[in-house]
Amino acid sequence: MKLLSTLLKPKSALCASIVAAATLTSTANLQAETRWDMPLPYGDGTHQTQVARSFAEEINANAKGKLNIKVHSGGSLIKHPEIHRAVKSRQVQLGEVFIGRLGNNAPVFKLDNLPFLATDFDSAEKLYKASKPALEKALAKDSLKLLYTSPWPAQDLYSNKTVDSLADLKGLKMRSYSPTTSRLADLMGTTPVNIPFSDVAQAFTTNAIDAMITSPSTGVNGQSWDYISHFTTVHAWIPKNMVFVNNKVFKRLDKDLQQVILTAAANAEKKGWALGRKLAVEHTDMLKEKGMKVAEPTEKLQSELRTIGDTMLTEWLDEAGNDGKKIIEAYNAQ
Ligand code: PCA
Repeated sequence: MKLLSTLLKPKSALCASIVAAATLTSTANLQAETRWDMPLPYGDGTHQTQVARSFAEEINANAKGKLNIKVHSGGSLIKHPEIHRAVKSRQVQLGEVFIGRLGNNAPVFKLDNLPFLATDFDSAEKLYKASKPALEKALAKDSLKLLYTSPWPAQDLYSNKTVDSLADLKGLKMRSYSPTTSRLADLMGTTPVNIPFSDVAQAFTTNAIDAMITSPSTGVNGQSWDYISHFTTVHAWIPKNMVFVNNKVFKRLDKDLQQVILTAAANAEKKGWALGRKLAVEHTDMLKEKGMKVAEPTEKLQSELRTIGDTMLTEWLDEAGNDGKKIIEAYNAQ
């Protein structure tokens, strides 16, 4: 202060008041606008990232200059395996994660990738409803608050040959993206190889993997027709991404701002579920147009996969105990 007044002494009072006003304004701005960083695991081409961007834009537009969320897509700020921990430790305030990859943290996260339990969108919505309280509880253990979920289209089989039965896949290397899909690969007689989406094209061209189960959208996003020939519509499950915020950070906001976020989250969830349904059809058509051999599964393949689904549900119920039983009962009761 002393230095400032010495500097200003020869100048006019007007100059002093300009400096004071400028200081005041910048302090006011600093206090008013809170900036949040939102890391996303997937790139700009995916509908998940589009949904997250519109969620952030809606909040930024309605927050009256009090909050600004900056989105970082494609793992550019924080890589997928680190996003959950980063929000938990408040390195960032909120983020998006593919639920199934947290399978080792809590059984309810594994449920999200359980094959042949909920294979169409109506069933997937029911399963979400039945499992939402458990999902919220599992997140709350780490002081995280669920904001919204957004599904991927049903998961189908990509391979480089016709697959009429599991015998055709025997011994092949199958991409996995979660503990549940690693177990599935084992039961299918294949070897699971954990590969993030960003490395899928390279993994196929270098023969690190021979097959994968994922959505038609992910095939379209990764131009799978360049390196895979066959697509079998097994519709194995409908997994979801989820967006969550650190609860301590959320609670510090005033009630109006909390409501702005919750409203944007509800809108994003609606948008995500509608897009998941729509893209399931559009993107399967696009794979066909691009020359992939799209086929429905044979009866034999379907029944072999259903048997594996039953085994995995039994295993999951053993692991998830009474809480798991309640979820499945609530799902079946709808
Ligand atoms: N695409 C993501 C997750 C599920 C999906 O359809 C992926 O393959 O990584």
